[in-house]
Amino acid sequence: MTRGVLVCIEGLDRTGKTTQTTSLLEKLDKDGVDATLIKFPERTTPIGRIINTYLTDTAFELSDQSAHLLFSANRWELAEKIRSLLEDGKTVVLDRYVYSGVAYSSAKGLPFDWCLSPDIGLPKPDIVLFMKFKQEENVTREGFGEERYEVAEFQQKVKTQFEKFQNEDNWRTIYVDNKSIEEVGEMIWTEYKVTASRRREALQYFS
Ligand code: T5A
Ligand code: NA
Repeated sequence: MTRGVLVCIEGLDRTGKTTQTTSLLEKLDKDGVDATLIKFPERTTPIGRIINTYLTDTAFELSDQSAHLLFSANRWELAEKIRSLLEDGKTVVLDRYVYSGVAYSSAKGLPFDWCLSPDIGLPKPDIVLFMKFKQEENVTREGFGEERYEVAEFQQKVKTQFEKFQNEDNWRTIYVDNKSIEEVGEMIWTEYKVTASRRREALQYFS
């Protein structure tokens, strides 16, 4: 059986990742593709519950290293599920993943390679759709500022770290400035279709 496609939508806070992963799932469904959406952090697992407290309660202290390892451990909680869905021919859409893990923690000053190391061995996306504003419009989007990392200066540092991945062959930048939800959705759909038709036979892993 042909394996499923691993699609990842990434980007800074409030760039529209959840809006677009949800819409992509609807399109896949209409197209007859069996797909599952997984959002990171997955806040309902044992580790996800700690992460949720950390993100929403500024009085809850964790060292940067501990927080980083928890975000990675949260991905490992779902790793076998992702792998087996793909092997069973299902497409998996990820709302944030390893790239957010590395970008947010290295933006705090932790070494980039150290940040990537606990994620080595996780399934690697066939395509990463990086939602990007040329201007810093995300800070004006509804809800911005509600959680720990939603501070404009920090977002700029995160962007710099995300862009270290931009030369990887699975990376596609989607410019979202002044684009409607539908227009962004069309760009994502086009990229998905190309990737689905050209996917490698074997699933890749972070190394
Ligand atoms: N994090 C995460 C780490 O530090 N390490 C990790 O390993 C991981 C996985 C929470 C935090 O955790 C950090 C990063 C984050 O700071 P989260 O749960 O993904 O991560 O964060 P959320 O708050 O759920 O999501 P975001 O803030 O990132 O928002 P989205 O999903 O990008 O944006 P969305 O779709 O909710 O849209 C935001 C608003 O914009 C509107 C929407 O309607 C909504 O109101 N909108 C548009 N408006 C105009 N035009 C468009 N094209 C629009 N698209 C959406
Ligand atoms: Na989101």
